[in-house]
Amino acid sequence: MKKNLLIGFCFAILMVVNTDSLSTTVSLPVVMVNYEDLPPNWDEGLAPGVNWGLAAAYPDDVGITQNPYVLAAEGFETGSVTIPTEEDRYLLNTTVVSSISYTGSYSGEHRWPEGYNGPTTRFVIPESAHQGSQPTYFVRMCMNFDDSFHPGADNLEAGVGIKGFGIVSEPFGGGLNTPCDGTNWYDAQVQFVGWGPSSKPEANDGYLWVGHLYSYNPYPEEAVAKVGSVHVTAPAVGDRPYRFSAYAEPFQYLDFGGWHCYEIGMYLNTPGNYDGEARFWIDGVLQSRVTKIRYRDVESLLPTDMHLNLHRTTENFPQTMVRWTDNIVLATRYIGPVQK
Ligand SMILES: [Ca+2]
Repeated sequence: MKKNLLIGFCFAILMVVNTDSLSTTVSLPVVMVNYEDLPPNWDEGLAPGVNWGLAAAYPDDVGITQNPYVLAAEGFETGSVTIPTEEDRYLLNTTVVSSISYTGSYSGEHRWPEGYNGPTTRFVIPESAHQGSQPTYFVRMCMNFDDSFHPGADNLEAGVGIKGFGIVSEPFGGGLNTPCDGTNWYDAQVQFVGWGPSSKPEANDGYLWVGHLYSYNPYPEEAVAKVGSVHVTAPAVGDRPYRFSAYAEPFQYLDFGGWHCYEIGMYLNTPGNYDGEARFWIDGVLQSRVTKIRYRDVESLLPTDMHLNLHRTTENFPQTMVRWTDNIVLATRYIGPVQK
């Protein structure tokens, strides 16, 4: 990137030198240089269209754990859950099924009957993941939401919400009612929400379903969306906000019954500076990119876990809601969608 800027400057200088008359209007090509002073690897995943990542070298994710940037993966192809989580929660709360899958023969099935929220499950990030002064972390999960996530024809105005997954720093325990202060906790996560009624063609029988990024951090009002938009959330405690939601513009509305690969990236700031980012992709297409995030003020406040969430926020529906998950990959570089 720096070379590009240098070339841009040199070209601009040449243009000026070669201009005989100062009265001639010169368009300096340097303004065409789309230069961002990003750390190494931060420019991956930013192109328009589908961004292929490290997964492109591993069709169907086979052998992907051999990639040096991959921390763990789960495709359920042993017929069981092998990815390690605290208290074996993901293992104990997942049913491996062969009736549906994204790749291979198996996927993980999760069911939410009426009155059941479901747990958060945590993969503990190893020390080896924290590389460099501004480390990066990625979680990709492919999911299929059954049409049981539709609230019902007579209930189209009901909101449905379910947590997705993300990267979290909570060395002292989490707590949505604990304002982030740069020394205690932060996260970047994905959640799924629905609303209706809608006559949009992308609606599922009148009901819209989306996935979007959100982040708890100390300075949400300073965050800047470079792709999509950012919306500061009113604080649950105190009068200083510590959360934002980020939305794609326009939203990519999701189809019940369709498989999609969702990925979130956390790019850590240097302590005390507004130079962190959070990004969200669907099937490799960048939906949201939020910059100028100040997650932490102390170097030691590193991400502790990656959440593979099984937590539904809305539980007052009579039908059992069902979601299938496959092709989970946790890494320290952009992963990208499954190369099928
Ligand atoms: Ca599979």
